[in-house]
Amino acid sequence: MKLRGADVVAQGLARAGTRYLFSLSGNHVMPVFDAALDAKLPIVHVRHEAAAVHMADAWARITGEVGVALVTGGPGHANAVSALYTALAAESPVLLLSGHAPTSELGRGAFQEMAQAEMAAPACKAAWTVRSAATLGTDLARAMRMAKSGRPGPVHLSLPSDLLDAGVDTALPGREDFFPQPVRPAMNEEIFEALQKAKKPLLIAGPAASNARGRAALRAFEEASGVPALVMESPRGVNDPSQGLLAEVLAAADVVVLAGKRRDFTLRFGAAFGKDCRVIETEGGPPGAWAGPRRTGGWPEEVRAALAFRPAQWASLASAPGGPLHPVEVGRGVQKLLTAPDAVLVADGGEFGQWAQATVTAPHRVINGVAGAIGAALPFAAAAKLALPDAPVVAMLGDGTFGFHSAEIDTAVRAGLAYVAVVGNDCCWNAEYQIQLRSFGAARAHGLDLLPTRYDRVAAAFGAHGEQVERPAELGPALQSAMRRAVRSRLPACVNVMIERLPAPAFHRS
Ligand SMILES: Cc1ncc(C[n+]2csc(CCOP(=O)(O)OP(=O)(O)O)c2C)c(N)n1
Repeated sequence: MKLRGADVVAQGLARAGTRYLFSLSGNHVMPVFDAALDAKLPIVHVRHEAAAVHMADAWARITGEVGVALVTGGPGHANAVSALYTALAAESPVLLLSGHAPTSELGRGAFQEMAQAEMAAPACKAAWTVRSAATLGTDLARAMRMAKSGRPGPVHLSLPSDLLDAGVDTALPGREDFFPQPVRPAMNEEIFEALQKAKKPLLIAGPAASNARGRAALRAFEEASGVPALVMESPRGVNDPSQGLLAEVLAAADVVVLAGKRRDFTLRFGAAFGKDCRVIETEGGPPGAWAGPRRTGGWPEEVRAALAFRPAQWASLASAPGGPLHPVEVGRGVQKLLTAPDAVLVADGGEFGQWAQATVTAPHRVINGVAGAIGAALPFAAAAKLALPDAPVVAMLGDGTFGFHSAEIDTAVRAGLAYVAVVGNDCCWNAEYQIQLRSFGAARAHGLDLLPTRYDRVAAAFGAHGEQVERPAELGPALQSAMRRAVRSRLPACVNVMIERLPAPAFHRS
């Protein structure tokens, strides 16, 4: 039986277990929209193509499945590409399917014709254009396998529109063709011995291990081995304020295994370690099993305490009663919403994002990550709520960051995704303002002010709930009411909190 190319794509995705297509429509991909009906693939229709990729990214991080984004050719594809960079740096398995000018018109000035695979390539593990309708299924299966194999990451496939309309004779690939062969990262003899003999060993995993499954695997390894195991996923590297005195821990270690963690800028290219520290780099993520007895000694507890370090005065810190709020107080309030075992924290933005990560913990945490690209919070929160419909989901983001994808509140309203967005509103692109203060001096700080915009009202105009917080006493009731109203009505809510313009936290022992 002949299948339409678009049906090969939609049915192939369904066979691979895809649960949602994150998409923005366009001429080239309308056959896939049509085919999605029969394949029973629900479409979450977004307001900007980058948001589709960000949603696929957060979906992938939380579920462990490949997140699939579908966008149109040319400019739609170009809009999606920037978001691939965030998924690449986060080692998140994403598939970007983009419509593409028909093969029969290539090189003749076809509508929205562009070198799409070439454009996506630097932000992907692999990117290519399907050349024949007959290989649509195998190309799709290969792309999905690649996204999840080895170091996970985004893969792009461009789909020429004439191939999507063509009739195809070949059978769909089998379900197993969409998944890589599982490889259990092994602990080889050399590494095992080095960790056994070390006084202060450490195992550091890369961003792929930053989801709840990865963190559980690291905890299990640490408990079995007595080797402290942590994950690094922050663009602030050794100064990641969610890991307290991390810099001290790295400098004190004598043997470090980088289990899939790159020795990149986040580790100061290795200068974060002491000069006599032995650094062993491995390809795999967290190791599976520890073959010997548990190491003894108090080093793991020392490391845990250092990573958990926060200034003692934070516990009692209070903002001025008339406001604006100190970000620590905002974090303390948000933490109360995230006590459930499946709660999700999304953190994004400049300084406020760092405060959020330093003051709030949750079983699932999705941050903008090593890419350091701001803007993904609202799409991340929407996808998190889709992946964990019963979980409380809170996104903390800066006011500058809010502007990137504010229209995704409309997507969340239409899709009934009840997250709470907490905007830390300091009327400023503060992270860059802080750079001006440090590097050029207050007299030369300019160009970074924003308005005291009522983002709660922006959200309300899209149909969400909105709450404004100017004084500390208003915070608790506003957060509680936002979460209650969101859950009851299955709509998102936005709490606009006027905050102090402070530099991100930096920790020292004294
Ligand atoms: C895509 C992207 N554009 C620009 C930047 C540079 N940048 C980093 S933080 C920041 C300011 C963010 O402002 P806001 O969201 O209000 O948070 P704040 O720093 O004020 O807390 C900017 C412009 C970036 N990291 N990513």
